[in-house]
Amino acid sequence: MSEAQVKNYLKNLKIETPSWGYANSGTRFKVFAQPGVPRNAFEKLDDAAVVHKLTASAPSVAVHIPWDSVDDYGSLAKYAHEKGLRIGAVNPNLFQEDDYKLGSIASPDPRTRAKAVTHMIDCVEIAKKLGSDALSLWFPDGTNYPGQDSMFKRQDRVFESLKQVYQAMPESMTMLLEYKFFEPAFYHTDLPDWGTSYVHCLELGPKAQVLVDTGHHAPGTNIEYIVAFLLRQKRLGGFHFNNRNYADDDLMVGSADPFELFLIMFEIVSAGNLAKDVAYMLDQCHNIEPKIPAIMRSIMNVQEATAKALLVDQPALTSAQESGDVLGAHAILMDAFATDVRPLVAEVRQELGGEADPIKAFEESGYQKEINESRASGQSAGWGA
Ligand code: PSV
Ligand code: MN
Repeated sequence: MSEAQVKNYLKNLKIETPSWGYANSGTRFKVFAQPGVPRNAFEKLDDAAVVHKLTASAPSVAVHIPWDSVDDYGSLAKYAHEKGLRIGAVNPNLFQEDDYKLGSIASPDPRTRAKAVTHMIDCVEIAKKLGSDALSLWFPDGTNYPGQDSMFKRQDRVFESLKQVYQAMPESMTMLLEYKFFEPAFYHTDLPDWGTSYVHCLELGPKAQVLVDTGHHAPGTNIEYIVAFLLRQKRLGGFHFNNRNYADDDLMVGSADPFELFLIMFEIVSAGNLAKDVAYMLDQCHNIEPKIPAIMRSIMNVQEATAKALLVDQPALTSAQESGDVLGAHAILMDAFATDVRPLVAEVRQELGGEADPIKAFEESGYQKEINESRASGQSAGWGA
């Protein structure tokens, strides 16, 4: 691929940031509050606009309902628009109410299942008002003890509930179906892996697509294989990017394992047109590091991994693969991974109207000091956990 083609691909690569990444977050042990944290959905958009201004690569923001509930969704969409942004995926929250103790859509209680379905259908309506075309679903459903509930019946309940939501979606909307192998349930999980999500998506219809959260796999799982499989089946809806070392750590994507991110992006770029509708979203929490720079660092990591993936000499790789040259093929991949693409990616951001070094530009902008002062009073937004 020529340098111009690489640059062109990178210019079209847009990364959605999560509204909750700008808010206070923590572990189940402690939330360390940070200064200057937004107090509502509008202020989260203010921060997202700064990220987009400096990186020129993050024009959309995912929202979580009710964390981002407002009286008038039309005005939130308008505000986003005025800031050069749009609202991306709408994430219904089905994991923070007492009713969901035994699960949401798989709960043995029909009233709880109905409540969960109603909330998701409400979110379809909210998405319409926000101008969003993606409903992003993750469920906390599972059991803690053998015998606690029928795993067989729970699959039926999951499907019946999803079907109702699917039918309520407009033609233009995509249902992104996430999975996670454990937590908050520890014995079994109703949507534990990509295969389960994929089968439900197949049964639901073409508007249902698998969402790969890179943190939701057991150690050693080959995520790039999952990506290749889903791309070939035209069922890869998108990513929730983050870095995991142990479980669902939600650390900055590409921080501890940039090689994994490179291999994932290599499958994406190799798939060409099959990857054209894939959504690239961050799903991270910045518990101890400053949030806005951490989000920008993550975007830069995705850009750098993608640039390296684009630099793989595809014809040489194919020829090495087809002639059984194991070490030659591996070396071609590693050569691309070893390339320093930072100057190239910096140029791309500049040509887009952003900054070569967004983090330095942020530090020099004085924005953090400004929000530390203007948001000193009131209640900072948080996970609500
Ligand atoms: C669950 O762990 C998850 O990955 C889902 O995407 C939620 O919406 C998100 O995290 C909340 O941070
Ligand atoms: Mn996620």
